[in-house]
Amino acid sequence: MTNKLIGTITVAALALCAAANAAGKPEVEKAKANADTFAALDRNGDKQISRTEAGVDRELSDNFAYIDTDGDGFISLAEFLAHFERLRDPT
Ligand SMILES: [Ca+2]
Ligand SMILES: [Ca+2]
Repeated sequence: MTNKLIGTITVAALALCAAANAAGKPEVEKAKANADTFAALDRNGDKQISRTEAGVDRELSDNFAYIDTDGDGFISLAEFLAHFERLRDPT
């Protein structure tokens, strides 16, 4: 492999990394914000939101059954994040 080719590949790889960072960062921060919201709602720290805990948030309370996709009576972090994912992109 020539040095020139290696240089070209390196530049291409760096450009790809930069593009991935630019595209991925807001998503990561949004997910983190939602994870922080989840942690704030999870008053007893059992990593799920009960109906009682959801009661402090009108929207969460009203949509509880809809968000609790596996119907176990608790909203897990995955279910919570999936809910925001659906709100953002309802297709
Ligand atoms: Ca809880
Ligand atoms: Ca559930």
